[in-house]
Order: sequence, then structure tokens, then C-alpha cells
Amino acid sequence: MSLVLVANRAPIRPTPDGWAPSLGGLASALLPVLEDRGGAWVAMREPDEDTPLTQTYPPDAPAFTVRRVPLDAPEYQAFYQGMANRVLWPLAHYLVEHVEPDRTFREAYRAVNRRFAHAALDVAREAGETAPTFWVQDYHMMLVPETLRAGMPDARIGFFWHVPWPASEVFRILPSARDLLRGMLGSDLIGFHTEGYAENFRESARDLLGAEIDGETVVLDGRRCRAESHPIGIDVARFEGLALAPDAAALADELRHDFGGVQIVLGVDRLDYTKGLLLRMEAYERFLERYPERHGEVTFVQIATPSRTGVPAYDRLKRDMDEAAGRINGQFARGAWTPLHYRYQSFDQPELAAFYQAADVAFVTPLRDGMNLVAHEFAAVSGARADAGGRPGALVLSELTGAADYLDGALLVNPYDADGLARSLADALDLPEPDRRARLARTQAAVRDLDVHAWARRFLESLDEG
Ligand code: GDG
Repeated sequence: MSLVLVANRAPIRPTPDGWAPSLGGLASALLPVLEDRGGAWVAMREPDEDTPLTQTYPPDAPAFTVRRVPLDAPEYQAFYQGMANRVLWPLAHYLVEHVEPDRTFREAYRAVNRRFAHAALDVAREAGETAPTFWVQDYHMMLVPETLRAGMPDARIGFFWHVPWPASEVFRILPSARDLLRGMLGSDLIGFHTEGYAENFRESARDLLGAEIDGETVVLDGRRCRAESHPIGIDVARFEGLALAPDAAALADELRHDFGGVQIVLGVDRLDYTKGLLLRMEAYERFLERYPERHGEVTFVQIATPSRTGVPAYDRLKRDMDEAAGRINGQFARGAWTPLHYRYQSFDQPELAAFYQAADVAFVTPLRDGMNLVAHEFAAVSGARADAGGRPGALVLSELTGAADYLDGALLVNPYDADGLARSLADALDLPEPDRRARLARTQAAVRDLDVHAWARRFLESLDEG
């Protein structure tokens, strides 16, 4: 039976020489599944985008269809920049002060979700399917399952939620909380990164809708929907391959040289207030104040990839980060030593892998994060390098990430505790090599176990069985 994926972003992007897979874990995990099973991927077309509404892929041996739902500028603003990015995103991450409930956002979200669901139903019908498998992705699409269920009662409907599910008392802040829950409960199976998030979801359904909970299953109006933990991972082979590519070690050496040959602490994040970037900068300042003997021996490289520009909170964060970076270098730089290298730009994956490889410590301190794949990528690259005789890196990881539940061997920290972060950073830099190696090997084993291809297989198997 074929598979119809519904996700905000399309799995392929136009390039100067045709089409290429989109970057990111989701496309790399799900493209092979779609190529194998056949079916379709339904995604948004942004207002300024010039892509076909329907195309088959790959062009030379079509295996599946990409169907785009075109959004005009006001819809994009209210549905995507508004409801998704200014309401659901901060709420899921417990950052309630950023939540801006707004009726126009809510209405646009409902209308756009309906269009996504109808596009998915159309594409299935055109293929002659009456009971396909739908797999809906993330917080942009909460109302899609309900409409799919009404249109095709016999379909199998899966949903994956990529961010944290907050405590029921936090989720209920939303005026549309009950509608959103009902929308999701059109699914047969909803996957979360951790058992904690799945439990919060079940509690929300019980508290707000009066649903019954039977083990992992939510029962509402006689319909059953399972909420399970299905932790996502990365394309491990791809990152290990990047680490071991012929010029990878030379590229990493070059970076180390460019940064002055000192110990490197690395942060890689989308520029997003959930990632704890400002507190991380403060903690690094604290570290420099507390350990003057380390001046000249360490540098902090923070890569912040531009994200959601035009949303006021993100534009504000950009200014605050510029200010913090200026302050740190202004106060602490001496002679040829630069304590902080702040890069507001994106890099291609081989470059990113070179940064992972060059780093002594990855400093991953989100305030909340559904999983956090940067931690996985760092461990995969640094681990592959260490296995090939290179230096192992250490991972400092926020305990408020999904990854902290799984990545054994990481040094766990509270991202709100600047003193604790400063101390952990010093500990990580001082970890004796055998200890680093042993810890990294444990983390690497966990990362391999969560490989994104296994994630997709396990989820779809569970959906098929239920
Ligand atoms: C959401 C959830 C969950 C970053 N800068 C560059 C670049 N990246 C890539 C990283 C990594 C990805 O972006 C970031 O993934 P994360 O998991 O860390 O965070 P979100 O983007 O917030 O993802 C999260 C995830 O969904 C999956 O379910 O883990 O909790 O919030 O892959 O490598 N990639 C390239 N250049 C960059 O400059 N090429």
C-alpha cells in the first residue's frame, strides 16, 4: 500500500542543475521509504516560490509525486509565521511569554490545514487508493488527521510530533487547545521523541477532552489512538561518511589552525530563542571570568544559522546576540587571541562536519528541545574520527532536551544555571582522554541505535500493526 506524507517542507529543492533532496533528517529518512513504497509528499509552496504544483520524482525514474499547496502572502504570515511560529512553537517549549494567541492566526491555521488534508486526499484518490497510509508531520498540521479521517475512514493515519509536548496545564493555555487535540486524535498512532512527551499528550486528552486512557491508547468517542515514544535519530552512515571523507581531516585541521590552535568549544543552532543561546553566551562569560588562567587557551565558536527572520522575537534575538558577542570579545580579547567566534550564517554539511571534527567540546544547551540532532551529529562525526585514531570530543548537553534521555556518556547540565554551565565546560575541557573516549563510545552507540532509517521503519511498522 502506498504512503502519503504531509509535511510543511517539501523533500526536494530546485538547484541550478535540476532537483536535489532537501537537506535535513526528515527528507533523507523518508525519501528512500517513498521511493521504495511509492506514493506522495504533500508540502507547502511559499508565496514567492516558483515550483510546480505537482511533479514526479526522481525525474528519470518517477517513484512518487510531490504535491504542493500554494499559500498566498497573508496565509503564509498567519498560518506559518503566526500560528505555527508565534503560538505553537513557543508553547511546546514552555516559553509562554513568547506565545501570541490571535484569532486570525487560528482561523488561517484551520483553513490551511483543511487544504493540506484535501490535497492529500486528492492525491490518494487520483492514485486509485481508498485506504492508503497517511503520515502527517509536526505542529504545523495538527488538524489534518481529523479531516483525513472524515474523507477516508479506512485509511491508516500516523502523526509524528517533533517538538516537546508540554504539561497539560501549559497546553491548555491555548484558546483552541481542545480543537487541536481533537484534530490530532483522528490519527491511529501519534509518535513523540520521549515517553514523557507521550504521557503529557495523553494527560492533555484526558484533562481537556475527558478521553479515557488505556495504557498507551487514548479512547475518545469510541475511537482509539495510540501515543507512543519513537525517538528520531540522524542518517548515521551519512555523517560517519562525512567524517571519514578523504579531505575531512585536512579541513578540520585547517579550521583548528584558523582558530589559533587553541581548544575549541562549539555551538551549532538555528538562531532560535529555544536553543538557549543568550544564556550560553552568559555562561561562557562566567567561564572566562572564573578561569582567567584559561585565557588564550580556548575559543568558543558559535554557528547560528539564520531562521524565521521577520518574526519579531527572532529579529530581537539576532540583535541581542550581536550585542553579547561584541561585549565578550570587547572585554576579554587580548593580543592575537579571540575568545569568541560568532558566525551568523549557514554552512554546507561537509563544512559542518569539519566543525564537529575540529571541536574539543560541543556545547549544546537548549532551554527545551524535542530531541536535538546536533548532539547526535557531533557524536557520530567525533566518534568516527576517534575510531580512526583521532581525538575524541566531549559533549555537554542540556538535560531539558529529548536527547538527554538517550545519549549516554554526555555531561548533562541545566541550561538556566550559568555557574553550572561554566563549571561543566571546564570539566569537559579537562576530561582525560581515556574518559572522553569511553564516554564518546557510549554516546556513539546510542546514536547508532536511533538511526533515522530505523526510526521510520519502526514507526511505520507500529502503524501497520495497530
Ligand atoms: C526540530 C526540533 C528535533 C543547523 N545549522 C546548519 C545546519 N543545521 C542542521 C543541523 C541539524 C538541524 O539543522 C537542527 O536540528 P535540531 O534537532 O538540532 O533542531 P530543530 O531544527 O529545532 O529541529 C528538534 C528535530 O526537529 C527532529 O525531530 O530534534 O528538537 O526542534 O540537522 O545539522 N545544517 C547545515 N548548515 C547549517 O549551517 N547544512
